[in-house]
Amino acid sequence: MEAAKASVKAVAIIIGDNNVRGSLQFVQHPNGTTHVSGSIKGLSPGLHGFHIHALGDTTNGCNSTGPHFNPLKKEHGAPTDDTRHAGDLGNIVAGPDGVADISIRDEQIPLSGVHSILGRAVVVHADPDDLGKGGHELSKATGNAGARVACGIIGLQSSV
Ligand SMILES: *[C@@H]1O[C@H](CO)[C@@H](O)[C@H](O)[C@H]1NC(C)=O
Ligand SMILES: *[C@@H]1O[C@H](CO)[C@@H](O)[C@H](O)[C@H]1NC(C)=O
Ligand SMILES: [Cu+2]
Ligand SMILES: [Zn+2]
Repeated sequence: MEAAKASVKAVAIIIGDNNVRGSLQFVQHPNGTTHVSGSIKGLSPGLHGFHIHALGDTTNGCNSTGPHFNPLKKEHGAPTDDTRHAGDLGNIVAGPDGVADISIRDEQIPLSGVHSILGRAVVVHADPDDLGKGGHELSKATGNAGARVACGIIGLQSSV
């Protein structure tokens, strides 16, 4: 059954405030791991919270993409924690040039099945995600990552 082994692919074009721009590729391997890769430019140097949010709705910019994608109704955490939202991908890091190169492998963001992230959004935040450990009232909900500076909707791409 070769068809069952094909990788599923998706893409998200990231657009935000102050000329933040980027593009991300998603490839779900047959074993269920999804690889997210690409780059985003125009960011302030340093850490930026990086999540899958529940909705692919940009009617009101990134603000209408809803909360972190959380089909298992857990608290916010680090990508390596058992207690995390499926959408919790931690932080990306922009260099002094404002460019973040991204390569993340994760088991909880499939491109198929009931917990698929297709049609949802990737969101980049202004501030670091404290991974649930910052002690702020928002730590266990959002990682206190601040404003949503850029986002993009995850859309199906041709598989090869
Ligand atoms: C799934 O396959 C990818 C690509 O070969 C690999 O990087 C990843 O470690 C594998 N994941 C698991 C859980 O085996
Ligand atoms: C999104 O929400 C932030 C913080 O509440 C607000 O400052 C900003 O103006 C909102 N953006 C839009 C497009 O509504
Ligand atoms: Cu977020
Ligand atoms: Zn979260």
